[in-house]
Amino acid sequence: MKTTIASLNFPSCIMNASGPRCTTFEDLKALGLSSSGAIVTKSCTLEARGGNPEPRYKKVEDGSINSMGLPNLGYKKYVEFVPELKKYKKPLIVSVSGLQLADNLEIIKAFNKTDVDAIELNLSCPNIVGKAQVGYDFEQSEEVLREVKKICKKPLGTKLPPYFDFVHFEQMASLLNKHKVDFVTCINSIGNGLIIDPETEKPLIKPKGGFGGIGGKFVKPTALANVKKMHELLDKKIGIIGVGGIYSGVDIFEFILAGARAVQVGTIYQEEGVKCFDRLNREFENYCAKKGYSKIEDMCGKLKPL
Ligand code: RRO
Repeated sequence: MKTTIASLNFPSCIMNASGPRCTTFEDLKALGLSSSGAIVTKSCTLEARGGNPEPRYKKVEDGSINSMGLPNLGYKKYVEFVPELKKYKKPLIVSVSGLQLADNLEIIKAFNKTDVDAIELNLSCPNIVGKAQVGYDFEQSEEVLREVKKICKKPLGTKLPPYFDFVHFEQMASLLNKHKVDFVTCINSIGNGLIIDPETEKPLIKPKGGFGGIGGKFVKPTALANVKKMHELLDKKIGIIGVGGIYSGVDIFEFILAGARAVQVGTIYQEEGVKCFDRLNREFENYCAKKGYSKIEDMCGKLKPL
């Protein structure tokens, strides 16, 4: 089912989340050839990064934990990939996660000169030792948004960390409204979770003593709540992309009801690869048909009161 966000047309409302399987040119080409509604890159930094020590990703029954540490090829490689990736006739979204404001400005200026369709500014990486998540610091978030908006010539979105208190939703939404972002992506992984293997008596992943971002089924209620609250608080021009714990077409329907115009998949894409997009598109279409819906607009934000 197609959708529109920030005046961009997406052939499907289901796309990959920045994170798994979107770092190399091969990964991104596979997304181009798939039924993903867009190509979203791994968050990029000024310089290439190898990321944190292994093991740094583990799947468990109800989701995943990761502390990848921003492994990526450095933004210049993604600039080089743009012309090839634009051949797939779907939006190309570059995720940008500079380690400081000056890095974000340099990276975005470089992408301004390309045919990239949109920038998703990652304000929520939980896994860099010594770097707090920007999205939890409202003063720093405001400075970043103000400075980035001055120079960004592309539709701009922000990838947000999960919020857990109404006052924090309100503070972030008022910044996003004030600085007129074009879309928001809710949520990044729930940062600094810990999963323990009782057999080995050790954490599942190595970096940060086992602390990492939690994704998958564990996070769906939090993700839905963030989408719903942002839908209530944001200007209606700002499109919402929902992400967190989507495994099925019914999950997608719930995100659209909560107010998402599109969704992204992380853990399930990591586990199933690009074939998940065919399955999810089919399941979502079938479920919507059963409910009598054929357009995103007819469902988006239409959660009924109990
Ligand atoms: O690379 C990572 O460790 C990572 C990033 Br940048 C992010 O935004 N979210 C996440 O769960 N992992």
